[in-house]
Amino acid sequence: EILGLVSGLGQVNASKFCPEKSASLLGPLSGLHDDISKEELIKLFPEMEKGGRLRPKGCVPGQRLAVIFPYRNRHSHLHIVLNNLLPFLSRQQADVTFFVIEQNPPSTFNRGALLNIGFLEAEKMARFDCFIFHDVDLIPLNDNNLYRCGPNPRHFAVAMNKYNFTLPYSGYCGGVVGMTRDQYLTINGNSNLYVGWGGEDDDLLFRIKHKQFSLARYDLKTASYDMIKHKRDQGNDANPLRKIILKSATKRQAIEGLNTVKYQVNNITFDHLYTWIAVSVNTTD
Ligand code: UD2
Ligand code: MN
Repeated sequence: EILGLVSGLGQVNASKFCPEKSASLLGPLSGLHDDISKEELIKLFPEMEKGGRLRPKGCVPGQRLAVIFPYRNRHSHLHIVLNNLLPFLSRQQADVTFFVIEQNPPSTFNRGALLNIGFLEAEKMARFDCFIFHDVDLIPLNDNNLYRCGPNPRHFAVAMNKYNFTLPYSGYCGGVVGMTRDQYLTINGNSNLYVGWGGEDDDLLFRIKHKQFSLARYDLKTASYDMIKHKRDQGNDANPLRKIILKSATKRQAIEGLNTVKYQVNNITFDHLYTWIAVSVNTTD
């Protein structure tokens, strides 16, 4: 009888871990594009915990995820994308916390620096296993696109409406990328030198490859997204120097990146849907 009890307990514990692949995945999705207010979202997802954490009920997830959004003045995109990501990640049984890293004016937008800041600030709050760096305008179109980290960094946004659902070039690594804490530390994060639009994603791939990682990608059908249509933002003009800076990507890797990002935190809010961190980025412009 005692033995029976013990093995019974063992079974209960084992079944508590979430399965590799959740049974509630739907596969292809049509994507929700309509505007939604923050208040409506909060009503739709009352199970969110303060600071924007969602976690599965009934099983223990293997990884704790931080989704990092680089952000400025994209309120409607942020909420449309969350309206997609919340049910998507809930079906994936993810334990995830959302971080919005807002760059305060007047400095020119610096996506690479914001991703580094997101990593460093998230690290101060909890031990995350897996960081997903996510453009605020990308709607995933298939929930088999599992937001998890593995032995190599993963490029999630392989196929997009913007590029007719094909990879624009083999070295493309924009939009959504995920990696473990150790992987991000190993590559010294993103470069902070790409002030304005462009180049920082290509630089990231050089860093990944230079540390002998490969870039994991799911197939085009799985890793597909709609990018919400938008124009180039004010304060994010294309950086005319981006191709020149890119030439020294691997030479700079050890001395410039996560270990050199300069910023001030202006405000932190633990909201229902996200942890909102407003920062000033110190760049030379
Ligand atoms: C591409 C890449 C993006 C990045 C960028 C070059 C895709 C899908 N994405 O995006 O990952 O490499 O080129 O820098 O190809 N943002 C704001 N406010 C701003 C400006 C930017 O919130 O004023 C954020 C937001 O999360 C946005 C992201 O930065 O999604 C990238 O900027 P973008 O959407 O203007 O650039 P895009 O679509 O060319
Ligand atoms: Mn975009």
